[in-house]
Amino acid sequence: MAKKVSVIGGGGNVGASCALYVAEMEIADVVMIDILEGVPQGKALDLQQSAPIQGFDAYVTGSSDFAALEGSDVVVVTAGFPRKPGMSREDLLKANADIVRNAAEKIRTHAPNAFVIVVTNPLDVMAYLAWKTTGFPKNRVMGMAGVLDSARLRTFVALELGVSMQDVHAMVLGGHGDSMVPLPRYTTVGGISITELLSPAQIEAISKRTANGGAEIVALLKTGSAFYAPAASAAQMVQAILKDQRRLLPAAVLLEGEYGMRDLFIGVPIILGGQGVERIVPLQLSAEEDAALRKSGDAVKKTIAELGL
Ligand code: NAI
Ligand code: 2OP
Repeated sequence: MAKKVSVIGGGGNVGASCALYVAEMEIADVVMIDILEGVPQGKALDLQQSAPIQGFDAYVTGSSDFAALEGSDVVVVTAGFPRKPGMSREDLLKANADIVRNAAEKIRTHAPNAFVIVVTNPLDVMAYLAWKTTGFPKNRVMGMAGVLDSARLRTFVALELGVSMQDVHAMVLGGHGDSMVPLPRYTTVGGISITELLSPAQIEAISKRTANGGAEIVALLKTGSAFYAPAASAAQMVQAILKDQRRLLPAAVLLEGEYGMRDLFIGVPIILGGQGVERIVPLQLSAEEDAALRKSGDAVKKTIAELGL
């Protein structure tokens, strides 16, 4: 039987694009769920009709009823409001908390065995809220941000050096916000650290642009935030789980003492496979990197406290 991936918020930009990427990967049938009546159904039908052209065999359906979650192997949560110009991720906190809490309750009821990938912002706190609300084991709930932030860093390095995007790998840790922690030492081109290929000034500029990556796109779009790369990032995580790839990538997961922090979700390197978050990979951080990660952790904790979780 085909695997099943549901996207809550599937009528929106990130959700619909994620549905597209997952369907084209032919790793599962896809259900797009949204509170909007007609939009998920319409987008799903449109997407399904691209199948003969794009040549993929996957069923895509839309629903405004959360009961459609039934039997999902993976649920991606993109429901929520996107950031508008001048709005911080934290501004979204209260509005999106209600939406994510409701989505998590529905997942607990209708898809109690699913893996959950949260995308809604502010990401780290929404992932923590989803974990608390579902009551699922920690390996089954995670937040997507590190794959996106690392992809942005990879893109800027490839553009700066004029090399293939495929040869660049990167690691960005911490919360999905201004305090994220790009790690140049662990960012490589064909295995060579960028610290050997770029000047400190170039690395500084690229790291800053990465941390500002979401805001740069919001300022251009004006009516919403990025969705192609975020959706592709979430789809890559879905694929890692369904194909048991055991990929090493950064994701927001529950820390219980790892990296000197506990009782929060924050971006760290993990192995992502058929069991979900199979393990957290420890890295030897410099004093400066460690301080930056802890500062980012403090920012996430502050937001968790604001929500009274
Ligand atoms: P969007 O506005 O295009 O889509 C959001 C969808 O959620 C809408 O279709 C809306 O009807 C739906 N929705 C609202 N309340 C709902 C509910 N209670 N149940 C089901 N669906 C509901 O927004 P977009 O651009 O897709 O962004 C979605 C979220 O993802 C935002 O919070 C945004 O900030 C976040 N995001 C996170 C990223 C990350 O790296 N973690 C990257 C990009 C976006
Ligand atoms: C992004 O980084 C807004 O979190 C979203 O594009």
